[in-house]
Amino acid sequence: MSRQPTKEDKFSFGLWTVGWPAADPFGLPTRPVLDPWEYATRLAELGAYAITFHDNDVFDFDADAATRSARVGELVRACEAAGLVIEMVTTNTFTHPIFKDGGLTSNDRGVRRFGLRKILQAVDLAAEVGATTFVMWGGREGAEYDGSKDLYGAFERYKEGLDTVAAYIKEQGHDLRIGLEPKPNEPRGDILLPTVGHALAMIAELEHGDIVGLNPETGHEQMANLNYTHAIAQALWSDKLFHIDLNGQRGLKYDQDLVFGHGDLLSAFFTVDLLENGFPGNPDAPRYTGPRHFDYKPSRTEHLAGVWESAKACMGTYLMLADKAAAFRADSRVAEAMAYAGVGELASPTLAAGESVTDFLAADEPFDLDAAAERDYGFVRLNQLALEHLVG
Ligand SMILES: [Mn+2]
Repeated sequence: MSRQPTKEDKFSFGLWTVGWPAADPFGLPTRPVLDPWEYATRLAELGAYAITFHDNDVFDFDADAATRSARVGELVRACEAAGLVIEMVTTNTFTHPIFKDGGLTSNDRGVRRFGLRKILQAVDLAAEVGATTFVMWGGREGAEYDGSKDLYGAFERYKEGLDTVAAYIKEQGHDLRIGLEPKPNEPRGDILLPTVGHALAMIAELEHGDIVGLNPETGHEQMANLNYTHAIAQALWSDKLFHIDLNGQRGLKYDQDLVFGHGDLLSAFFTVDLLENGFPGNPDAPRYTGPRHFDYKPSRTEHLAGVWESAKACMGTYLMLADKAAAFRADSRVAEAMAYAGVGELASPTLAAGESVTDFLAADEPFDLDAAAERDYGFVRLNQLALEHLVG
């Protein structure tokens, strides 16, 4: 049994998660659609701290201004009444048929101009409802066929779009940062910015990259056969971990969007350990302090009761892993195993303070090759201690 989540745990859910009526490419919806404020109210009752949404989770693509404002107003009032924060807003540039070849990188310039305007309008909406993160998931920014796209132009247009949005945020004085969300494929055959590393490389080329960071999603990195904990670690090291999307994924499959921890559980343990306890050898390194945000899909087999169970499962799993990770770090056997493994040694710079490369090359220092070759690191024992805490 896990503790009951409270607002201090900072759990947050996308309205599109519990609000997914479970239509998939092979089947019709299996659940009714509630109004966005109904999902928000229920999530607050379960212990959530915040919600997030796409513009079109709240109003239809073709809604008029009065309808948009009425529906956003209703959601804001429901959140206020329930003590819920709206911490992140994002734009849907993937559902409507016009976005079939992308929003910011469509070959059709008219679509790009429409998409960019829609994103800028969603930025203003984000600021209006008090969000501090604006996520950009370029789900349709990609291709199925390598010959269909001038890739140089695609990166140029992606950069132009991101810089335009970031510059607009600054001009308007909005307290917002952009979180890019990488994904390797689905819905496109190949998506641009497929991994955290690719997104960091794009950010480095931006003029306004100072307010652009990452929103890495567990399953998206794992769909690329990559290590999610390493991905958020590099984003933290780069001071770019602006937001997170937690969920579960089992290997190289379609985007499963399972409950957090229902995929690779040992990886989820180390993800929570990093988020809650930081880097073991570098206590002063950047830490993630933002919302623990879930982006998952309640399985299509579940009706509304199962939807709420799955939301509770995301939070409960996180809390159980947080307790276990705290116990892992507090265990004297773990401290001893980490010391034996040299985990803390990696914090020491390889060169001495002020040591020049010339001095370094000239240094005649003793080094016992045989001893270093024979060194035992004990990584397996350390991992087994983690496993003991996890399943014990
Ligand atoms: Mn996501």
